[in-house]
Order: sequence, then structure tokens, then C-alpha cells
Amino acid sequence: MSETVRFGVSLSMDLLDRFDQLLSRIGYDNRSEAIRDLIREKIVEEEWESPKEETFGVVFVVYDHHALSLDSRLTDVQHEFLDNIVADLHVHIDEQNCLEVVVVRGPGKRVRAIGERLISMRGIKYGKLNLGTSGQHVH
Ligand code: NI
Repeated sequence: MSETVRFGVSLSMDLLDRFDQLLSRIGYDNRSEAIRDLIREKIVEEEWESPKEETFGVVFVVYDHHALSLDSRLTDVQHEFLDNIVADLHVHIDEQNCLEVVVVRGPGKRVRAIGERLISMRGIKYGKLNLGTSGQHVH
């Protein structure tokens, strides 16, 4: 663990008031933890643009399993990107709807491309890609 440093920040009272209101609504105990999280968030967002840094993404898709061959089309894409697909969870929501959660690893651009490919498939009712981090560069 690296050394901890303290530093000062200049900002308007209005902005600080808004920030403090937000922190209290979210439940932060102190500003330092909130500011650390904001910095981590920026570092993680930077990783998403990197061609090399490995990141993780979670793809969430809801679809009608009666939709023509969608099950097998989703599986085909996962076999195509074997090195990047880490896990796949299937939930039968009801008689008609299915939820598929796919965990993807790799450089940000690749993770995003695979996520977009899954989400944009014909027959997907709802799709969302959440990008995350390997955690290597955030402490
Ligand atoms: Ni199902």
C-alpha cells in the first residue's frame, strides 16, 4: 500500500454545498472517501479506452426465447470470442422471457464491441453493457 498524502482543493461554496448534499444522500461518511471514489471512477473510465489494459464488462440481455434462433445466436457469438467470455448465466424469467448475463474480459474496446454485438441482436428486448475494471490500477 502506498503512502497517503493530503492535498487542498479550491472550489466555490455553492459547489461544495451541492457536493455535501449529494454525499449525505448517498451515504458517504466523509468527503475523502467520496473524492477517492470519483478519482477511481475516472481512472477506470480511462482503462475502457485503452487498447491494452484488461477490463471487465457485464452484458445484460432480456429476450423472448421463442424469438427465432436467438438462443443459439447468442451462444454462437460466445463461442466466437472464447478468450473473452468468462461466464454466462441464464435465467428463465417466465414462460416467455429469458435473462442472459454474460461476463466479458479483455481490452476495453474489445469488451465494448462484444457487448454491443450481443445487445444489438435482432429479438433482444432490452440490452445493457456495464463496463467495470480488473481492479489492478485502483487502490
Ligand atoms: Ni430461458
